[in-house]
Amino acid sequence: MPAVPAIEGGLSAVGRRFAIVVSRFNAFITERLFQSAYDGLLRSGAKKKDIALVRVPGAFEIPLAARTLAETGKYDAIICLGCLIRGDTAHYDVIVNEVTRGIGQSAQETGVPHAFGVLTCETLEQAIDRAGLKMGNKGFDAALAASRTLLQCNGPVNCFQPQLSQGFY
Ligand code: INI
Repeated sequence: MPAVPAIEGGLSAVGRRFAIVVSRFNAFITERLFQSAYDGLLRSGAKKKDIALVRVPGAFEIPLAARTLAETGKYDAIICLGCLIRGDTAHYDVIVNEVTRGIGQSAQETGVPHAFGVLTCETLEQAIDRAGLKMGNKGFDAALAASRTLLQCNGPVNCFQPQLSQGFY
């Protein structure tokens, strides 16, 4: 099989600064996402002093916090962690798209990479499976995605150069 040159990131977070936004709602799940994300950053070479933790009440509050942090210019990437679980009412439905859109919009408009580690589940069991059980831990995945993205981007400004846009992962 011929070698195909690729633009792709590594896994090193050495010398990089991160902000992790964690929602308290469904804390049983989100604390596990956070612990794994933190572990992933440290094991990728980030220093504890370079990782800021911001807690917000629920997933709905994540986009504003993420954007505020991104706009400070202090962080190479923002990692957003939350857990939305569908209930008996339409609350989940009105929140889920707003959270997703808000985080994406913050990334696009600030130019700072954001990792999306917000679980969107039908059941608690699905959430548990994604917070350290059958499906791994999406917090860890988000941390690695952030490391790869910013390494690939070589800084937020270069992140959106078209020639790099297919190489994030
Ligand atoms: N917040 C969550 O993070 N997850 C949920 O599953 C959830 N549900 O289903 O209600 C939830 N609601 C709270 C919301 O994020 C806000 O914190 C609240 O509406 C106050 O603004």
